[in-house]
Amino acid sequence: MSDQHRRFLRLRQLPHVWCPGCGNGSIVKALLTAIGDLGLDQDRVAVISGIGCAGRAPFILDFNTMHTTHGRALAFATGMKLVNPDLKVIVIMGDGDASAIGGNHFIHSCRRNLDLTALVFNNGIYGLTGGQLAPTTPAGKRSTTSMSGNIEHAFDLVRLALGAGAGFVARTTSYDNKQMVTFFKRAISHKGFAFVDVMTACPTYFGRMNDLGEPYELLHYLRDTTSPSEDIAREHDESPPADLMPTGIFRDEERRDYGTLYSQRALATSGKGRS
Ligand SMILES: Cc1ncc(C[n+]2csc(CCOP(=O)(O)OP(=O)(O)O)c2C)c(N)n1
Ligand code: SF4
Repeated sequence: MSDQHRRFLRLRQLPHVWCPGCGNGSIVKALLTAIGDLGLDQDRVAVISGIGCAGRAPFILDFNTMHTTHGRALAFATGMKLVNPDLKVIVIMGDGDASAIGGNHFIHSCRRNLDLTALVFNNGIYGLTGGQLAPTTPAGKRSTTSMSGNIEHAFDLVRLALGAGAGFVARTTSYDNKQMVTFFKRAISHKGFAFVDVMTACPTYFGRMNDLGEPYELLHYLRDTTSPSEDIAREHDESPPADLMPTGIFRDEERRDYGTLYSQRALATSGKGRS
């Protein structure tokens, strides 16, 4: 662990609770690299999470942190950002957290465009509670509640966020440290709601249930089941093969964010905005 990462960690909280080979550690490391590279003031960064394995990240992070309730991280983050507009607010959610119990908060946050960075640690399963089916479990894959294979279709969180109007939308994997760092920096710098879907490895449940082998083999699975979006557009005339998840930045458009509009309206209605 380098000094760049160490200064952002609550060392007294280590070791963390994640299983050996879990992708969450790689994602957090990339996030800390991004925050360090951007030169953000540690005291002006807030990290807010819901409940789940992903939700444990703020325990070890030395920023302003909140470990909130399952599915409600974005609601807490919305309040925190509105009363502290200068904070960089980063929200960490599990895929179940963000798209099942928190699904409505997710789509309305994309629509509302408050200046938040939302990262979903997408392991395709409910990790903390024992490997149950999530809305993101790929069709055909096994979980502890779909032992003979999932018969539902999975949410594609990138398409969901694009449809709901998020200004910055990207997908990466915990296999690709360099891409994670680049996308996290772009997302954090984006003024408005930014979402990154991070496909990650849960060797304990997703990997074991689906006979995907050792943790490093699960990383190869992430590599082999995703494809850069540019390649897909070039090779497949914009129709990605159904078995490959595209990674890349799918939208990066700035439009007036909710916080700016809200403070302008508040000033105008209090009379202070009138000359
Ligand atoms: C209101 C509420 N419902 C259910 C739970 C139980 N619960 C805790 S974490 C979790 C799911 C975790 O899966 P996910 O959000 O995908 O995160 P992961 O653990 O995989 O990182 C559930 C159902 C809870 N804590 N609170
Ligand atoms: S159960 Fe899965 S997601 Fe949770 S810490 Fe273990 S490997 Fe990671």
